[in-house]
Amino acid sequence: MKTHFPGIKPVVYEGPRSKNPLAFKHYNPDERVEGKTLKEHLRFSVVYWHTFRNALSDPFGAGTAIRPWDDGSNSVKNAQTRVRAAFEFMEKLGAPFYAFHDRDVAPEGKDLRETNKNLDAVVKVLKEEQQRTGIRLLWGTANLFSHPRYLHGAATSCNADVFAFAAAQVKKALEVAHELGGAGYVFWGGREGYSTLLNTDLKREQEHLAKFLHLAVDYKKRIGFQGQFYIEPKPKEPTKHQYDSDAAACLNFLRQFDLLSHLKLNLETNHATLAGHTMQHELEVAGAAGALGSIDANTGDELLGWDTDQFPTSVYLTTQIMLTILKYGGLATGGVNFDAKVRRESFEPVDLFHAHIGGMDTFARGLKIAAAIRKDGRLAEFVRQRYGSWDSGRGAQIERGQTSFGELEAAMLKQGEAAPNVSGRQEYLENLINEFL
Ligand code: XLS
Ligand code: NI
Ligand code: NI
Repeated sequence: MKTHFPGIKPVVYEGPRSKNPLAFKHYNPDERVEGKTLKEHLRFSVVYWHTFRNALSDPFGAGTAIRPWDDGSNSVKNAQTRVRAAFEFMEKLGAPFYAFHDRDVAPEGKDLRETNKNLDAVVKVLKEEQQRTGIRLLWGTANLFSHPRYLHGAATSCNADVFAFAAAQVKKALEVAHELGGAGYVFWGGREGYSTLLNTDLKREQEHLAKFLHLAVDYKKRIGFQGQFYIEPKPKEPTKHQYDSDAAACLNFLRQFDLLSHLKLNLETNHATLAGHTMQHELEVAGAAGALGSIDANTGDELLGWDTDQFPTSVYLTTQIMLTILKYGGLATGGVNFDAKVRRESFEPVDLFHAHIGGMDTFARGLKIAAAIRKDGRLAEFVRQRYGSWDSGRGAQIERGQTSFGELEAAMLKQGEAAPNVSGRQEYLENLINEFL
């Protein structure tokens, strides 16, 4: 078999003392934490779009990426060769999952029929490579934002034919995800939003988006696809305002249109920060609603205001993320999906390894640290005690719904004042976390 990454051996765990840049220092897939292996906890996934389709261009300059296996053409044959290179990469990295948009893997043809045919020809190779390597599809999705037909949006387009085209595209993408045994399917509303309210019927667009998702749910049942549906929040980029702007907005939308039982959230760090939240906030909001599904692991740049999609390198960040994920019982169908790209200056194939190895090690550390914090128990105990007044007496009565405003007023009139509060001890808790880093 032809190798596309000559000179790169399968990446193995060598431990924290290793100076080998192409080895894991912290991600030991078979190590056990809280009863599961690291591999089972983290379910790492490589994204096709950034890792195999991003030429690393920016608004000021052309792509810089050197990808020797890619002839730069839009042929199906090139797309098939790229699949072989992608699987060699994922196999050498030891990533158990991958994710893709329909248009990442296969080129558009002259019409929908030809495009679907192209996709089938590439899916055949994806299936072969999945079988050869055991690597699985974490989730599939449809690109409903790049083609000019989607300039007004897809499900929220002012043009009903565009809605129909998007429906046809998602129908096919669901069939493909089903065929490949996908563990999930993601809806990200890339252009489901607006640039100006002057030309926008917001109410109608939101209703159309809900209609679209209901049709997808119906079709999923029809073909017997068992994968989990996710919606991925992002507040802006490419539009000025996107309807699925953050976890709370998504949950409200899903609840309003009776979709909450069908979709969970796929949360991305850089989208959280674009929305003015921390990633942990988004995870907590989703977890509290029973809708924490999967994560797109990346990070933004504190000094840049856009979706820079960098690989995560902050152990503090991954510790926070893993604390919340462990708290809500782990990623069931989801995974740690690296929706991240190397910098334009990091143009060699080996940089793809450095980036993913770093991300995987950072998450492995975060997981181990989070587990140690949980085992220590002081943090959870502090929070438990902070809410202690709710565990008995008046608090428990309120929680059980066994009281009224009248009764509570009577009690406070008698008591005269609510008892002084306890300190939040933020600084003590911050120090406590640092003990584990
Ligand atoms: C873009 C999104 C996108 C989704 C999949 O910002 O993160 O890549 O994850 O369509
Ligand atoms: Ni994403
Ligand atoms: Ni993003």
